[in-house]
Amino acid sequence: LKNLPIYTQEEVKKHGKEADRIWVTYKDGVYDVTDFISMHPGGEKILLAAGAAVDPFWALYSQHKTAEVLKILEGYRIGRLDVKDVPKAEPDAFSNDPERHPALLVRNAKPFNGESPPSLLTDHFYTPNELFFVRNHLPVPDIKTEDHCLTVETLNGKTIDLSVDELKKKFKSYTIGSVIQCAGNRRADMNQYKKVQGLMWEGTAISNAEWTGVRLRDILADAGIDVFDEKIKHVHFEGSDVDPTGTPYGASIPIEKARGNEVIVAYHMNGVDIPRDHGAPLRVIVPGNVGARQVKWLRRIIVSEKESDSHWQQKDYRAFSPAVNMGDELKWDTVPSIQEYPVQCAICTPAPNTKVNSDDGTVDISGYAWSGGGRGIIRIEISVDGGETWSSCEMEQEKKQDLDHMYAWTLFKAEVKIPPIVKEFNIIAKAVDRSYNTQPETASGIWNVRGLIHNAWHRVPIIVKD
Ligand code: HEM
Ligand code: MTE
Ligand code: MO
Repeated sequence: LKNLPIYTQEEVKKHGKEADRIWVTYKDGVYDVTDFISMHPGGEKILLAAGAAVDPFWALYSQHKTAEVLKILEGYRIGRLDVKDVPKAEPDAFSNDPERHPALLVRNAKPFNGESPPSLLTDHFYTPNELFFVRNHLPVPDIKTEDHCLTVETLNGKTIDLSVDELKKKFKSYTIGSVIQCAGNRRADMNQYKKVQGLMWEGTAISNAEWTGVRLRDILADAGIDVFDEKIKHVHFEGSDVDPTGTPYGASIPIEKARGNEVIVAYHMNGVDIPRDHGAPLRVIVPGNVGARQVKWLRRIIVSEKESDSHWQQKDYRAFSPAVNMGDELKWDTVPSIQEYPVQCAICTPAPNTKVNSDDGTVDISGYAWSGGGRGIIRIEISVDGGETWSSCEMEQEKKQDLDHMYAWTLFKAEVKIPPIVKEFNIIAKAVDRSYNTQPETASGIWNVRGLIHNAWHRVPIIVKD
């Protein structure tokens, strides 16, 4: 390392995004990352740092500050940065984030990503707000409800502004029980089958709440938008959380979904104002779809012929074929964005590797199941012999929702017999939804580089003591 050349910031600057070779710096390192750009999981955002330091960007995207990412970066090292040019420590962009419940399992601190504690998750049909999992991509906005403005934009660019108060007064309110599940839920499990890239969520990047708000289609109609206009194919949502270039988090959903009964702009979560981490004062709830489309801190709604061009709509949250491997170029436009979720089910208690006594005879288990598109869960089955034989579980569902409009989850319980003689066994759970869809046995056929929508049979190893 000592023998590597020393460069000044001036020299690095010549390798900006128009140059043949693209350089970046991190702390006192100089890197030629030209060959990495097409493989970057964060897409072309990497070019924001071309010819300059990644430090201010990584201060906001601190998922880069892992041994693994630093190792990738070191592979492109070409030199050292002149001491006088080494950037000072960045101010903490997350210092105004809200406090969180200590029971959340932190998968990344800044931006905050915390999983619900599995040992508590099945105690409540509606997850208490404090224990609801959190998935943030950026610092949490601090919005005064009185100052917030929701802008609706029509096809010809006309805009209508609504305050939170106006929204509440103008439109009829609806309450709906609905799950939010991150597309990365159970990624750690898929990673054990074969390495994937992303936040290592275990099985509880999912929670269920009762949301109150007004119908999206009522807001659109009020803005003079005809939701059956054939030119309108998608509805975009823009958050108030922005990256260093001022670009907000964004996503979109198809118009058929947007004009349905169930999509609302919510202001209450379990009967109280939505907490900051979950989108205060307004967020869109898209029941039955993946978490990424349910934009928090909602400030703009746009109807359009096209999908949102947000990074998170175009270059993330799309699941590739198992034929696409780590390091391959990711051709994002060859796969559609994830909208509805497939059928999912996981055991929350007991925890993996729990020790039981063979004398106990049985083990109590609990967990959740859910499917996208409002498809209710028709049954959940458990096996302790590797899937040879199955027994059914007792289910708890929301009585207001029927099997064709079931957006809340199903909680389940069972008492399983400890198999004789064995020193160890797996409890396996799987669910069947309203369309008789069920889950794949293993990750082999659904493995994808970004580790998305993992829904193979959930297996929890149990140790038997005599
Ligand atoms: C994600 C590497 C620069 C934005 C990632 C990941 C890697 C990586 C390995 C995947 C992390 C994971 O496992 O989740 C690098 C390297 C860089 C670089 C080696 C050196 C130049 C940047 C810059 C930005 C950026 C300058 C500017 C904002 C992102 C974003 C993601 C990402 C948005 C996706 C995070 C998500 O999953 O939501 N990067 N990155 N990266 N990177 Fe970078
Ligand atoms: N909305 C904004 N504005 N910013 C975000 O980072 N994350 C999305 C979605 N909406 C996100 C967002 C993702 S990927 C998920 S899984 C859900 O919010 C998580 O919602 P929660 O934090 O309330 O659990
Ligand atoms: Mo997510």
